[in-house]
Amino acid sequence: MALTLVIGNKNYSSWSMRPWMALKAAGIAFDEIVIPLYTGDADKQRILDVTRSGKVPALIDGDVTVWDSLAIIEYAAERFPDARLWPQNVAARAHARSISAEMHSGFMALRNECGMNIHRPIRSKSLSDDAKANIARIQQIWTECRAQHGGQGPYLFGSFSGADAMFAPVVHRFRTYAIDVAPPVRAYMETMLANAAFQEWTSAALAEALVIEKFEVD
Ligand SMILES: N[C@@H](CCC(=O)N[C@@H](CS)C(=O)NCC(=O)O)C(=O)O
Repeated sequence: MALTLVIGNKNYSSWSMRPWMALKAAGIAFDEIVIPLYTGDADKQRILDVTRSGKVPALIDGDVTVWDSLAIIEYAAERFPDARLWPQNVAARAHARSISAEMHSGFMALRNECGMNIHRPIRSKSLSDDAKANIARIQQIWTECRAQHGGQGPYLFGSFSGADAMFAPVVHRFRTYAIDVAPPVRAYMETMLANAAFQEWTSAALAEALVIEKFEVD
C-alpha cells in the first residue's frame, strides 16, 4: 500500500516541506493530501481526523500513522534503508541527527520573524539580535558540515540526507528575506535551489492561490 503524506499549504507550511522533501528526494513513492491551514473548523477537523496532534505533517502507512516532521523522516529512514536518508558513517549520522534536532527544537526567533512564505517578494527586513544569532548559527552549521562531511557531494553530508530536508525551508527564508550569507553558504543554497524535489515543491507553492493574511504582514 502506498504511503500518504498529509501536508499543509506548500507556500507556508515549512514543517510539511521537510518530510515531503526527504521522501521525494530519496525516491520514496507516496501520495499526498494537502489540507489548507488556518481556514476554519472544517479543515482543522480533517487534520484532527488524521492525527490528534491537530498539526501537519502526518504520514499514513497502512495501520501506522506518524506525525511530526522529524519522526516521519526517522520512520522513512527505517522503513526504506536503501534510500539512505541518513549518512552511513556513524559519526556523520550522529552529526546529521544533532543538527536536525537542533533545527527541530530551536531557531525560534528566525522562525517567528522570517516565516516561510515562498511567494513573498525578495526584500530584507529589520531583524532582532536573536534572529541574527540564529542566522549566524545556521551558517556555522552548514559551513562545518560542508567542510567536514561534504567531500563526496554538494549536500551537507555529501549525498542528500534528512538533514538537508530539515533545513530546506531555511533556504527559502534566507532567499526571500535577502539574508547576506557567506560564500560556502551561498554555494549550498544554490545546490538546494537546483534540487529537483525542492523545485517541484516551490513550483507547487507558487501555484497556490490561498493567501493567509497573518503571514503576509511583512
Ligand atoms: N513539531 C511539529 C510542528 C507541526 C506544525 O506546527 N505544523 C503547522 C503547520 S507548518 C500546523 O499544522 N498548524 C496548524 C494548526 O496549528 O492548526 C513538526 O515538526 O511536524
